[in-house]
Amino acid sequence: MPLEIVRNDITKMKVDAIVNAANSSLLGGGGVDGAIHRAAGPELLEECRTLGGCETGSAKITKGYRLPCKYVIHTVGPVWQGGHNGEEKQLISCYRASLNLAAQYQCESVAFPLISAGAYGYPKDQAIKAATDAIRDFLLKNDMMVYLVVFDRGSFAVSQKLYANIQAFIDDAYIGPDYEKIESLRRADNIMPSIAQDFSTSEKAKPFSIFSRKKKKEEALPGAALWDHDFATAPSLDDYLSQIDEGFRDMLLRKIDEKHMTDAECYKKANIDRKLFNKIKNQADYKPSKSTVVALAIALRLPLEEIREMLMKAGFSFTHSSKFDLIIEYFITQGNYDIFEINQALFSFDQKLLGSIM
Ligand code: AR6
Repeated sequence: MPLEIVRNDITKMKVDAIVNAANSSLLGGGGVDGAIHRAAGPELLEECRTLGGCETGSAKITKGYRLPCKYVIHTVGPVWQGGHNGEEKQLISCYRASLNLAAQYQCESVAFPLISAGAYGYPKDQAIKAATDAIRDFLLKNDMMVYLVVFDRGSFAVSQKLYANIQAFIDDAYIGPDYEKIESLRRADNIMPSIAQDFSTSEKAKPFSIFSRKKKKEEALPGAALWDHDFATAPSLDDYLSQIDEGFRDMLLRKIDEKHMTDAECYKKANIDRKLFNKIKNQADYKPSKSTVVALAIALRLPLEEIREMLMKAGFSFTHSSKFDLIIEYFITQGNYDIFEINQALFSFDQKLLGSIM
């Protein structure tokens, strides 16, 4: 996916370029700057000496030397002074300038640390917001794999208030893993009789869904009735299969049309790679992951019921025994479809992120 949040030491990233949170002298320092210079070796400092420094919000590029990346992009973030001195603008400018430089040097992948969020004192949640806003804007117009590298989970925490709200929502609704087993038994018990019912009342095939358990729940026969049924009156297998509901892919494409979106708008909003989207679109038997399906549903701003429907068509479901599901549900009920904010929360709660890795 185009923007991925990873926990790592940036000097270990095997990408075309890593970004250095430098100071205006470009002659090295502490934090990530020190780590990059140590790992790259003294030749990096030699090249930096020739650059004549760098202004806050701008970026300059050098080779990567002993680092596993080809280039190091040096940018100078703002020092936090309370937020009223244009810090946000300058920080966004750091990301923009670095990404433009990466594109100019034909980089296909680039890794950022959280610029200004260390020695320069920028509050971490606001630093993340500026980073994701700037990266997202860039990715709407450019194809690139961008990593936001955080050292520890704490440095990528959502604000305390949001964390507490999500935690309260989870506490209210969380049922625990045992529920999943009970639910799957219940499901098996409900689906089977509903098929039996559909067979038993039909002379010929009539429109029905094999997932019609809700409608049929009260009149469900005991599971054993399925096997007592006279199959002579049942529809043929061909008839049966012709009743298959619209599949996940068709629903996805229909919703994209209904929302007057282009494919690109949809997969970019979903933080999904173009190649992955094309696979979903063109390979009828391709099975996307649950996080990909949710990401696409969120990009389409579907209401919760339709997200459930889309998930079911792809072979998944939402349950209250999964924190991942509850976090998604929390954001949707708040009307917040911002995939980057949702990912930030998922990361804080140690969950798989939305979008999917090829
Ligand atoms: N990999 C990934 N992230 C890291 C690493 C690493 N190896 N090391 C630190 N971080 P900072 P700034 C995170 O202080 O705030 C330097 O002295 C760190 O946890 O490196 O922009 C320069 O020379 C934090 O979240 O950069 C400047 O004088 C983030 O990287 C000044 O510090 C940035 O922290 C720049 O300060």
